Amino acid sequence: MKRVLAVAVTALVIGSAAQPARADDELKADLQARRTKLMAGLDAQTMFVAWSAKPAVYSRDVDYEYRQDSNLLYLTGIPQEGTILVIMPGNETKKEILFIQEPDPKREQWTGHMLTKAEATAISGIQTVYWTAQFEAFVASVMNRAPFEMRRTQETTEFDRFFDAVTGGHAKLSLVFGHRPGPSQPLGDPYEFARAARDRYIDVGLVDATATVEALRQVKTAYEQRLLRRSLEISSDAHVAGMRTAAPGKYEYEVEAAIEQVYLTNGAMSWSYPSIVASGPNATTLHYESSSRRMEAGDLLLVDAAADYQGQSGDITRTYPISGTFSPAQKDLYQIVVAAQDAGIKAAVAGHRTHAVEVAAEDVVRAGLLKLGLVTEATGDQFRIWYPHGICHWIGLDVHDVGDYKRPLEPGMAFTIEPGIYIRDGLLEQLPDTPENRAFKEKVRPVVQKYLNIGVRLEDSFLLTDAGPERLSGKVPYTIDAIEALLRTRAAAAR
Ligand SMILES: [Mn+2]
Repeated sequence: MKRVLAVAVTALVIGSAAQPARADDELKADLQARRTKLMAGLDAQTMFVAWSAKPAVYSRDVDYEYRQDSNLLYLTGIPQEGTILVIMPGNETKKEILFIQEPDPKREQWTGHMLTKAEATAISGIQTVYWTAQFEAFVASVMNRAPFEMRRTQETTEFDRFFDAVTGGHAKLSLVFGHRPGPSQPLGDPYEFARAARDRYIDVGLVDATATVEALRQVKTAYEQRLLRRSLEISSDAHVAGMRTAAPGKYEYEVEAAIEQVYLTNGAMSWSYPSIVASGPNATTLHYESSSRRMEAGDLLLVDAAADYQGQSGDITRTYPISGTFSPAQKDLYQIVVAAQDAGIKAAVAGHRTHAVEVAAEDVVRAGLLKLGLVTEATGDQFRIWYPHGICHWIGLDVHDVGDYKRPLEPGMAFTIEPGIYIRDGLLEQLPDTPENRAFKEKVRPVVQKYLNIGVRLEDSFLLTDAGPERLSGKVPYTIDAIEALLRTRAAAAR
């Protein structure tokens, strides 16, 4: 499905940001609706604050391409660093306040256009915009019950409900604290701010807004669903291009180049995670990223790659034979992951938790591995030696998106189903030396030898709709027949 309806009013290209930002009426309305939903979960005594991501150093004076904090992007659409969002539901008109870096022509000569206040409003729909350098003064002002940027003689009741809360000692700061760091780990912006605020505004309360924001992000809006579809369409085309490129004698990085070229030529300016292009034994390393091996005719190639398209990421993995035909041993394992994924899809219905998907697939894998002789028990966790990871995670702004795994599935949720089996060398030797394990090793060792160094994973991205789970990455062949058919067209083209 082609990209729909995104009506570009003005194209605002921001040089300093990783991705161009467009003022888009539909996106603006969606952002406003997201903030309205968030506000419904906050009270009049609350000031919610969210920060943008800090730039990350690649080496010396070179940064990685800038990636906006997902929560800030979700609530503002602003891709520019140095941005802060404040939400004060008790205010009369200025309920949403945005702080952006003041444009600096000297800096713009080096790193490109910086947003003006009007442009920030056009993207986000937030009417009140100040400079980031004013944020400290703003906080000090409202915490002292002084209306910000207003003369003392000016009568206003704009902030009165928050001021009443300050007077009464029940003002609250609501921050997205996120993952709680260990005692020695560095503190991020919300923690630093909370600590500083607690020292200075000693009666202020602290509220963790993480669960509230994550619950919103867990169900994709119609706008997000369209972007996600397009993102997966690009990623799917990229996988097909990679399949057409893979051949004996070529290097893994050539496949990676073919894949990422499709991202960029379609306006997806980044991967959503470093591409995993893993041939032969490398396929048994779950996150192999070096892409440096030369592929051989008998290898399987495992490719786990997806684009970040305008902030939406899917996740796709395919495993296919470099030569064009699966060997009988490769088929044995591949058929199990296909069957496991099928069982997972059947369990991925509204009202179920992802746990039901995991369990359905695990039953298939256990039975399949038992039949091949790779495990000796029909129940229990023995199979986990070859099946080490979970198969369901949320996708969206982050490839491993936020969301509560205990929350039952509902339409609008997007997730992966990705069973994988890896007969990795040395795993048997890592088992603790117990009588049971010795017996297990003895029994399975000859079978393990037959499947040694084969790694297979099949991963698709799904959106739950009223009609059930929709495979957004279905354009990439995944059955043995369909994969081999596509690889035959590659051979024909080369002749
Ligand atoms: Mn995944």
